[in-house]
Amino acid sequence: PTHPVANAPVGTPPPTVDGFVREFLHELTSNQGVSLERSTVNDQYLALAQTVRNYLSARWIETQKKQRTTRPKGVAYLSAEYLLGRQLGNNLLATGLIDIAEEAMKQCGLDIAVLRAQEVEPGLGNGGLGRLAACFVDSLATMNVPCIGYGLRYEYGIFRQTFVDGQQVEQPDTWLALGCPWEFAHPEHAIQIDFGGTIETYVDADGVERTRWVPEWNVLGIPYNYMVPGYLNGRVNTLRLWSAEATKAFDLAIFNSGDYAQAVRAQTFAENITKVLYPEDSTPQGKELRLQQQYFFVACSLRDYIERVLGPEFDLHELDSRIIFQLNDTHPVIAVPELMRILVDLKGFDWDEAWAVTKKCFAYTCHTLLPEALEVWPVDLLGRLLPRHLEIIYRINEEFLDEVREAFPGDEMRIRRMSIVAEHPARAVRMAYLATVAGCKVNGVAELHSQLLRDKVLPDFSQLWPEKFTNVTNGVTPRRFLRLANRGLSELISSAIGTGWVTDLERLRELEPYAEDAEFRSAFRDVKTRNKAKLNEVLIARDGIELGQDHMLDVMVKRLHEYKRQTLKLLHIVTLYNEIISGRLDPKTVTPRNFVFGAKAAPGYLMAKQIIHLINAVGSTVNADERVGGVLKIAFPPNYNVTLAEKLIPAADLSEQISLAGMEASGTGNMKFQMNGALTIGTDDGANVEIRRLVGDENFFLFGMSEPEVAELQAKGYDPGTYYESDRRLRGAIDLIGSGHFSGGDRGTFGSIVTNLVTVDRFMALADYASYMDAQERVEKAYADTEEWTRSAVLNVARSGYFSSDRSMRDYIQRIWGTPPAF
Ligand code: 26Y
Repeated sequence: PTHPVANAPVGTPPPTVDGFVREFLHELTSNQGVSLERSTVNDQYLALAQTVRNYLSARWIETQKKQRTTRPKGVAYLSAEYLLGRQLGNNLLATGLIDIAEEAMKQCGLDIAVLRAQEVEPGLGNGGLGRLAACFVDSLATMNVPCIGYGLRYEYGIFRQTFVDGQQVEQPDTWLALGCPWEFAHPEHAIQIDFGGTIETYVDADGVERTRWVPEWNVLGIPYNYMVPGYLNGRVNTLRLWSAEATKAFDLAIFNSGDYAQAVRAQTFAENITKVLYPEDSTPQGKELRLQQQYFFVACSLRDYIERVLGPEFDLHELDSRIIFQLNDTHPVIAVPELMRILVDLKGFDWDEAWAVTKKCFAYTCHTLLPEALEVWPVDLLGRLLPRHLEIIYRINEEFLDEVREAFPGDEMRIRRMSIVAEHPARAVRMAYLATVAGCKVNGVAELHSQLLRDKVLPDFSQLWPEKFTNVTNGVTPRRFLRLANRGLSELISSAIGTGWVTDLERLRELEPYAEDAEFRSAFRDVKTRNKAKLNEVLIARDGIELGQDHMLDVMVKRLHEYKRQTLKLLHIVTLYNEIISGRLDPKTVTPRNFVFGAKAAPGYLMAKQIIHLINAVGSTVNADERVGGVLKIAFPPNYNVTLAEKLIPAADLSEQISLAGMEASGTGNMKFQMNGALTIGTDDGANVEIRRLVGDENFFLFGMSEPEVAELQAKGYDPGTYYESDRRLRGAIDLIGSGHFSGGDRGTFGSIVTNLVTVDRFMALADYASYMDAQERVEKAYADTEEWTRSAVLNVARSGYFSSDRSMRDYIQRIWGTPPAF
């Protein structure tokens, strides 16, 4: 059969299965150097990836050629993280080659699923922020918007999580070990990046006093390009990740000194910069190497865009007509003084001229509300690594504070509050303030978050510049998280409303009438049942985990954080368990449930690691206790990642989004579950607020305090002990954990969790416990009415169109970038 293939090279005939087989066998012999008979699965995977890559690269070249003539304004997304997930399936989908490739592999006697499973996902991110970047570049390519994603090519991505006796043990993520067929290395385009040294002043030819940086050491940035295909539209954008290597000059000096071993060590020193992704995702450690990473990738990216994309002819006074740099949190904010340095020190701009340009070229997205997550760099560290940048930051700050003085004369407290340079506890640069001062726009990632950002995190700034602040609610790509991850549901949807929804997700609204159609509901349930069966297969093969058959699937997957409240979920489970074993609850009256957790803890976050241990301990105890009669099953597959998410989410019935109100900036997992027909039990937090507004109260299980209620309780003084004392079931659950029941009788093992809960409980799990238990009871009742539950599930899908990252991108374009769609 032939097939139109949107990403096929211009002028080439439509691919056929035979043609695909030929190309595949050619790749196998010429690239892998093996015959089909002698090839390993890895050979086969690499050859298949190469075959797909060939289809894409011709379109990629075409896209770039067009861009060089039309010179549109583009977006440079600056992000320290891209949590891409596997590429092969996505690229097959984008090129329209899925069916052809499957058939071609069959003709070669191969199962494409086995080949796809061979791919190690690039885990170059921690969680939500990195995955969001991956969704955004997918949407921009699909919407035909010129975008280049800039980031870091970590040699080791997010660690591989294993459990030893229920405790997290981290293993290095060797994602490059078997070869990465998706990257194009360009060592010939290496860029030199300087560090350290001093600054000096000199008088230039026109008699003007100027400053220059005399750096001490340098490294090379090697670009690795990855293709970002739009969905069936022929556009292929670029993701450019930088890898650090030693410069020739650097080793030569040492080689010449005769110290060969030292010269080789110097190489390691340089390569360390992109060796590993830092696994913390909220509390910055103030590590010098992280600052090196940040400066390294933004300096490479700015140079690349200015020198290679725009070229020497371009008048940089017009820079904002060709680019907007979107700052994905504060991690790339050192780009601001770097652009100033380029313009003033290297291109001879006046300060004011340079600042006028810079202010138009950056916009800043904040992803947090936790005060401890805001990045702050000590000035001694900054001054040692980037002396000229520190000086530039000081000047930006001086002029900014003059502006504040003018707006609020005599308000010295305000000056101190707003200063980019904090004086206490130690002198340090507040990167979020620098981003806010330099950015033309500042946005939060959900309505509630943007409002709290204005009112609580940056109130002085929003008072000074109200027009700077805006909201763009996050979204997720429906290509990966619905079309690709849930083929069954995709086909059911398309059979009802056609395929247009894949690039126009609001069209899912057309499903609403089908919620009333018993036949459709039955087909919808069949899809869920099949997805659950597939998940079972995956979990058995992956971890030897067996879920309960015909159980409700209740899923909580996200990074492990106290604010996300995995412990609240545990308190629900332990309560049910305790009520059953103490004879107060008949297990036959309990809705059988699988509770699935997925979560990585930052290796240095001890409380988070203890909570992981507790989840595993409760799991093994409850799963083995015959009194439970199998109605409660707990599964915690290790190493939750994008690949596992794509299996779990389509199978889920219930989505747990239970953070303390005012803590989760947005959440994006919540959107993926909704899109795949799970119902949400959640607090009024982050994007949950918008999900609930869209699906309606009757299709959402709301519980817990609202953000203002949290603030009020905080203000009057929160004492978790009172909740513990007054709630019998809660006390029973906590006491059971404290008794050593889940730790072989040892009361010490989880003692600190228990003590923390009843004395501190920073995220108020105990205050929301009763309300959560109530909501879970409503879940049970609702789930018992299969038809009503399915009706709600269908409506959740039908009303999820707003959470397409295509919509997020449209909002960024309208409210922030003003990028017209390209050619
Ligand atoms: C500075 C360093 C320690 C750091 C590294 C990674 C700090 C933060 C992060 C990552 C943060 C993150 O993933 N935030 C999440 O961003 C999502 C996308 O906007 C939100 O949906 C989610 O609520 C937020 O926690």
